[in-house]
Amino acid sequence: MNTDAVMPKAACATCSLAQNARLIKLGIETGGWDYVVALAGNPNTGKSTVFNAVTGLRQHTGNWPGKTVTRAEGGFIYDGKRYKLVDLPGTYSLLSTSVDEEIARDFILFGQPHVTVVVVDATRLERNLNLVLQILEITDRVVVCLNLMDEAERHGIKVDDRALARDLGVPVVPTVARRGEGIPELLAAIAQVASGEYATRPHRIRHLDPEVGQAVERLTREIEKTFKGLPNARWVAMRLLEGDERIIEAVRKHELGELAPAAEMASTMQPALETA
Ligand SMILES: Nc1nc2c(ncn2[C@@H]2O[C@H](COP(=O)(O)OP(=O)(O)OP(=O)(O)O)[C@@H](O)[C@H]2O)c(=O)[nH]1
Ligand SMILES: [Mg+2]
Repeated sequence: MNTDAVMPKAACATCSLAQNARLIKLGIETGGWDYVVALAGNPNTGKSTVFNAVTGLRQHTGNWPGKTVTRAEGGFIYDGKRYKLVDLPGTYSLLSTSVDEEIARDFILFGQPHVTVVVVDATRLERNLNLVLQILEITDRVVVCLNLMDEAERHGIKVDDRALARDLGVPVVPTVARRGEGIPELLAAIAQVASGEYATRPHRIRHLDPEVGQAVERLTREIEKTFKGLPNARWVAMRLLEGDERIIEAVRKHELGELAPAAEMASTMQPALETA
């Protein structure tokens, strides 16, 4: 066999130009999607920059926290599958209380994205991992986008992305989103997690006292009965037991129930996902 003829082809398939050719930016056209992907992360980590790079849209970006204050949607096709990408406001925690943080929290918890991409700042990894670990508690379909790698390098910070991926149990993709670096690899990881081809094994902390565990289970069942189709009822139960005022109020006002239609809409995709 003539290896010269084979080699360039093989190299072509993995180079970033070829991978970008697998991407079609759809702008605001998001109908008929196969998968919904959420972009979560602390404020100012580059979520909207990633969103713009893959949708071709021009969400507001800038070097200060709190620019994205509401949910923005855009679409793209990757390897023939249609994706709806949701850019969220920055949030430090799923227990946050500001209005824009609540928008992000509600979508991550109840919007049932097929994949949640957590965009983290490689120069502030320790602080950013708090949200990553919280999200890993509620979903196993996570990709970590390790952004601002150029800044990390400039500050002499080295991040072992492979060790991080191993410890977290989900793909970790280093990127410099502003320059488009790592975006093809990020898209490939999203596609693999969405289809189930990459079976994640999320890092979870589970050491509930048996009595607390029983209370959580009982309350979870009650919540599931009251708010039919609501995902993450267990998370809600834990917050209620902790006395989280916001969640108590949302339950009292039946605001959690209002989120269920969005969940139902996305859940029509679930059978397809499970058979994938
Ligand atoms: N040096 C560098 N700058 C980046 C990178 N990615 C994004 N930025 C810049 O970081 C700043 C924040 O980016 P945004 O995309 O607005 O961040 P965001 O996470 O959407 O911010 P909020 O919506 O406020 O939470 C902008 O000035 C971007 O140009 C990167 O990889 N390297
Ligand atoms: Mg933003």
